[in-house]
Amino acid sequence: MPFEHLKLETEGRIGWIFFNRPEKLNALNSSVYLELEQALAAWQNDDAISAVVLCGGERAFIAGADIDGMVDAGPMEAHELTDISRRAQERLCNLPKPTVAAISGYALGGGLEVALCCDFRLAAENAILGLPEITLGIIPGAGGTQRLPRVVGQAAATEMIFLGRPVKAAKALEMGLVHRVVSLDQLRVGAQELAKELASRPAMALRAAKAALRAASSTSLQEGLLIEQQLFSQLFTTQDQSEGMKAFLEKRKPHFQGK
Ligand code: CO8
Repeated sequence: MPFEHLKLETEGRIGWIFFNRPEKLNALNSSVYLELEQALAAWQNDDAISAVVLCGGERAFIAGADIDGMVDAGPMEAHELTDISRRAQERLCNLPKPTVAAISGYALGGGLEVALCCDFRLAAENAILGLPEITLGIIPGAGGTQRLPRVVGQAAATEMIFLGRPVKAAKALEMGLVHRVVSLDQLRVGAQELAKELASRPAMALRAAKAALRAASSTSLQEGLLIEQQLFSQLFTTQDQSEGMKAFLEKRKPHFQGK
């Protein structure tokens, strides 16, 4: 399916989504969100794809929502835009396979909000991450006020959102906003290695782990523990569980026999 603002590539079991509006530093408008939703929908149940990586260009992962398209909007249009962004982001958050945001340059506003929907954030040393919406007289409207505190804690999120001041890669790592920082020339290969490693893990177990971890931030502890129990139990119907455990015991056989 041809896209205007995205470039899709597959490499082995990895699906790559490149945001591709370089003249606007990949700023997001409703068409970009709709394309993202479509791309993810196409891969959601595709067993050939086991992990998905989202990338921008060298200067910017995504420099936020497209301000040109928002400047004259009224509350109705703003509401509609957030609906569109939410649909794409829910698809991304709920994708039943691991996702990695490979961040080079700016990940601002809506761009950071997209990255916050990924399971892993890998940053190049030149990455600059922030929610500068306050400087435009608005607040983050695509999940930033809800997802950022869940990732970095209330205090750090309050500072980033109230002051609108972005952080560099090293600080983002210290805050737990990104998982790893690599040199710019290692970003693609770093993302590829991480995605490959993820793709090599048992798919059903990864899917269950993702669902359980997501429950951790949206349910009570009691409910979450029940969800974990259910997901854990269901894995005992899978070949990966039976083969994985038998293989482990096989490896230990000589040790037992020696006794
Ligand atoms: N919207 C529209 N155009 C943009 C954006 C943007 N967010 N970011 C960059 N551009 C354009 C610039 O206007 C410029 O275009 P042109 O060449 O035609 O003048 C081009 O990209 C290159 O940008 P700069 O010349 O400004 O490049 P610099 O290296 O000097 O600066 C910055 C890079 C610092 C990233 C700067 O462009 C900037 O500050 N951009 C805006 C960042 C921002 O405020 N982002 C938050 C936007 S609001 C938001 O994301 C709300 C999310 C809520 C979503 C709700 C549903 C959608």
